[in-house]
Amino acid sequence: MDKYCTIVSPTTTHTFSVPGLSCTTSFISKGEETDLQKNLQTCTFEHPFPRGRSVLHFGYTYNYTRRSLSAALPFPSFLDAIVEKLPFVPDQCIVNRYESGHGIHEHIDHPTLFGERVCIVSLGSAVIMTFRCNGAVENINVPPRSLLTMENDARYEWTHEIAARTFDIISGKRRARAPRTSLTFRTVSNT
Ligand SMILES: O=C(O)CCC(=O)C(=O)O
Repeated sequence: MDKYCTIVSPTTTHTFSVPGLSCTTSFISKGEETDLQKNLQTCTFEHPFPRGRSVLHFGYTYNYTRRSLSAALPFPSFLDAIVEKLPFVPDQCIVNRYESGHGIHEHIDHPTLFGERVCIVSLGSAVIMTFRCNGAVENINVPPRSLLTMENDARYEWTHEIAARTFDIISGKRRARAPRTSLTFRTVSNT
């Protein structure tokens, strides 16, 4: 028997009742997740949200107040392997680091500054992301190592948010949240 046995989880893409939303599980391996987490630990994050998530921008910095973009650090080489697997070539990435209890407000990614597809790679804790449109509400489980893709209505018509709380309710049971890091990849349309 080999000294090292690699268990590869099957990659499955799920679709939801939010048109244009899909989630590919096991988009990255546990090893890739660990390497990314280690590399990100060496980076300097900003804390623009008091008692909230910290952020790191590559390619372009998005100014949350002015809703504008400016040049930022280039993508680091440790992102190369993931970027190669994405369905498009991104030129902007925001890394969000959440402690348990942190969330992100209800929003649609800027509709004209950013391109038609947004992809999120998740590390660490699973989380429930809530999508809303005209009174409809969909709670989507976002597992670690997955790729969540928003396009069409999911990108432009539905808002998304993560409630600022320390647990989610799954099938009536509490699931505690642990620290989570997400990498949101976008193209920049007009700069
Ligand atoms: O952390 C996430 O998965 C969501 C990130 C997000 O919505 C954003 O950066 O605009």
